[in-house]
Amino acid sequence: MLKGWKPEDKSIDKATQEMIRKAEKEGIETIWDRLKAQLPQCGYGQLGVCCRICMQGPCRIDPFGNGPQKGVCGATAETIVARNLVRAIAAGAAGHSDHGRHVVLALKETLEHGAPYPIKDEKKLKDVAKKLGVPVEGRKAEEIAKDLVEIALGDFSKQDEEIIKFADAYANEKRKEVWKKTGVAPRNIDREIVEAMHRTTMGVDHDPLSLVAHGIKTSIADGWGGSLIATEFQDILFGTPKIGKGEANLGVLKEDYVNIVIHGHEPVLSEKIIEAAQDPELIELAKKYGAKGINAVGMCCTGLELLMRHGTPIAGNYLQQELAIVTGAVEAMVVDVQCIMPSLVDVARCFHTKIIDTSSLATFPGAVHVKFDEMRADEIAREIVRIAVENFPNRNKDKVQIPKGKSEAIGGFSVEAILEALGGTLKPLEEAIISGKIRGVVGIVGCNNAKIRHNHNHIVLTDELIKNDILIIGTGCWATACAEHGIFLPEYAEKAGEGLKSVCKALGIPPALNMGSCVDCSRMLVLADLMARDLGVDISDLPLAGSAPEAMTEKAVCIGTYFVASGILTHLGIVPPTVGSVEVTKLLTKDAMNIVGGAFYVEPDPIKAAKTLIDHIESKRKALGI
Ligand code: XCC
Ligand code: SF4
Repeated sequence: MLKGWKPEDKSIDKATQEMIRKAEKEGIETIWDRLKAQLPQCGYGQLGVCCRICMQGPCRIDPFGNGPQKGVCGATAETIVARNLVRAIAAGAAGHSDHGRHVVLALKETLEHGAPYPIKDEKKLKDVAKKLGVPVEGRKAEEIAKDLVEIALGDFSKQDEEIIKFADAYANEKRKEVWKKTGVAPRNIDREIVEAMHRTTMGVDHDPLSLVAHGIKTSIADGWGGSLIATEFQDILFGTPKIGKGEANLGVLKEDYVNIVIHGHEPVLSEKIIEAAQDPELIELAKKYGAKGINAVGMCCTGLELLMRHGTPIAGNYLQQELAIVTGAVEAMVVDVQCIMPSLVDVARCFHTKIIDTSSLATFPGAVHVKFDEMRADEIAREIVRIAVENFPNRNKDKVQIPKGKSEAIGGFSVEAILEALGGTLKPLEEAIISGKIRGVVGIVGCNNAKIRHNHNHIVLTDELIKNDILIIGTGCWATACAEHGIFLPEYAEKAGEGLKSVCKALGIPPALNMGSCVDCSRMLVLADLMARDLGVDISDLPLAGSAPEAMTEKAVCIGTYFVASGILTHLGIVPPTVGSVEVTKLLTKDAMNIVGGAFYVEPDPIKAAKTLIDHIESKRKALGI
């Protein structure tokens, strides 16, 4: 937990500290105040041994053996912990996969009813089609897209027992063998999520092993299904990210501009807002109100989507959302789904800021509701930007304080962009790994967590690993953290070990690569899979590891689980609510290694974690004989 609760204990970032101080001075409640008010948090909840699944509960198991060892129905700690875990995985998978579905439906609406989402990247369309066995020769992009839409929607609806088509097409044979043998090959994305809910409802599955196995299956439906579909269809619609420059941190807000912060996850909306913010008519209007123009910036994962594709500045990650408003310079914060604090509305009340909710799934009491509709996307985006512009005169200049802190960052490392940088194949990277210049690769993902000093674990772990010649790839709030701290600059390679430094210098790349938003963790799977294919081994044989050093959401639980299911040792920087069950803990941290070739490893100290990840990578190298 945070040591002295001072601004510098809450975040390692100066701009963030400055805004925490401003909030404190002005008496604005932020996430840290609410965390403090929650302490001490419930010990049963932390261990995962409380059950509220039926109305005979809530039941709890006494971890010290001095109280009840069974719930009213007879459920043990093992069952309760496993059920809670599986529900968390299902919720995480639902978030990513429903996002994926929305992107596919946007394309479908375009093909069938002329929604304004034309195919931007025909090459990607064809590449995806080829992978899935859809004919491309002599066919129009629209025809190919129609087939792809059908296959993707089929993965959400088919009722046979076969593995989903996307996982089947993208995962190599060795990995699929493991899944089939263990019975965790997902059949249908929605079905696995529904079955997770069914299995965990009162009086159904009580065996921690079969429960966890289903959790693994559901997570694969996300990583190699829903998330992967989200990434691939977004690339088709909005373009595959290319290496390019951007800027990150609260300092991207501009004093004399209309500032619009686009926060959430689904680029189907944010892509349109970015366009609308460039509309000459709206810029003219902004000038009429005394602003120099419109400054649209991103936040959280939707911000990363924009940064990856357009170099749009990103104002921050999860723990900075309230603080962006505290600058007093935000005319509108536009939100869609996921990781959006309901408290934003309260913070906004202290200023002129308007919170605009846009998703029919996510309504925020007290916000302005402008619900999104693909068919009217352009019109709605303009309406949203107009609301922001017209709010500019309401800004109280005396309350404005924008921290200077921001950093440049290179991003856009899609698998395609990496391949291009390497000259078309992964060979140069693989050779660097085989020769030992690069010892291995760690994929870092996920969130901020108010219980962990903001960005601290991300940066310390990344620094420690690159020092030891480990190349880092990653997504999500980790990526924003690195962008803010200058890690995504080629010159940061100076801080890397000699081997990694030489490779980075030769290629002109930073020692850590931004692969995008959380659904883009699928890009990491594709990269690992490519490498495994090239070397003729399974992903679990490669010198790889994963980490979520500041994990927070159910989505992070799901991502961690599908990393494990893909054969990757995965570190968690926060103790998950599963330790109340000896059996589930053993399953996740030990037995899984023998079953799927990956397991979880929990360690709050990032330096100690780095050491274990390095040891793991060295043991994999040894086994490969390199
Ligand atoms: Fe959310 Fe995606 Fe986690 Fe950040 S990393 S806190 S999930 S914004 Ni996706
Ligand atoms: Fe209690 Fe069992 Fe109901 Fe859970 S399912 S609340 S353990 S009676």
